[in-house]
Amino acid sequence: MADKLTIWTYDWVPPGPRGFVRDIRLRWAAEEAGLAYDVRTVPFGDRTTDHLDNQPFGQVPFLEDGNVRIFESGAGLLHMARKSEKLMPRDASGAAETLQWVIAALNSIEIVSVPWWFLEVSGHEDNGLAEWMEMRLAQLEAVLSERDWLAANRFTAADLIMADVLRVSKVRAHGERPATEAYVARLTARPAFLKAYSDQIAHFAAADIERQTTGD
Ligand SMILES: N[C@@H](CCC(=O)N[C@@H](CS)C(=O)NCC(=O)O)C(=O)O
Repeated sequence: MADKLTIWTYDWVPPGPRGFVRDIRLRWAAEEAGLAYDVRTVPFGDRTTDHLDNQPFGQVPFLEDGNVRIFESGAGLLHMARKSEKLMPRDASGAAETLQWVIAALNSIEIVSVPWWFLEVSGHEDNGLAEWMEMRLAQLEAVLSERDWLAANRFTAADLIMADVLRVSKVRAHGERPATEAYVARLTARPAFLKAYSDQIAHFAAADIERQTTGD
């Protein structure tokens, strides 16, 4: 029998990032693929040596699959994609298309959207990254105007991670990109996303109650 996956996340986070903590990428993938998983936690407040052994930057998520331990949400997603055709086609060109778009989500879009978002929320009006981000998002809008899915003419891990990168409220609200907006709305209406999202919200809500009880 296949090992059950373990998705590691924080035991608690403040309300702001809830629903966006990147363990959602792995939860969502597991739900799409029907892979069994448990969720375990590392402390948010006190990054321990053990945590750094598994994630050298003290971040989450990381994934455990039998003897395999893997950090970086994109790497975890690709590991899961090797286990399920639902996340990545098995033919060479479908797999290559999926792989290229997973990397594009992380290395061409998120590479600019995260620093742009960070400077925005820290109060910079024109942070200089806006132009770069707008160019990238406009290029992506042109792609999404012509197709429903990024790779292989069907849902893959590439759509999962691209939608997760794009669904950040400030990114969605910045500019008009109807095809991208329809794409994000469609992806985030998938039952597997909704389950992953509500499970993450419930996980951190339960942690609030635990903290109230223990007085942490
Ligand atoms: N590139 C990493 C980024 C992980 C990341 O930024 N995780 C956030 C939670 S969504 C985190 O752990 N933040 C705390 C920190 O960076 O110290 C990945 O995709 O796994």
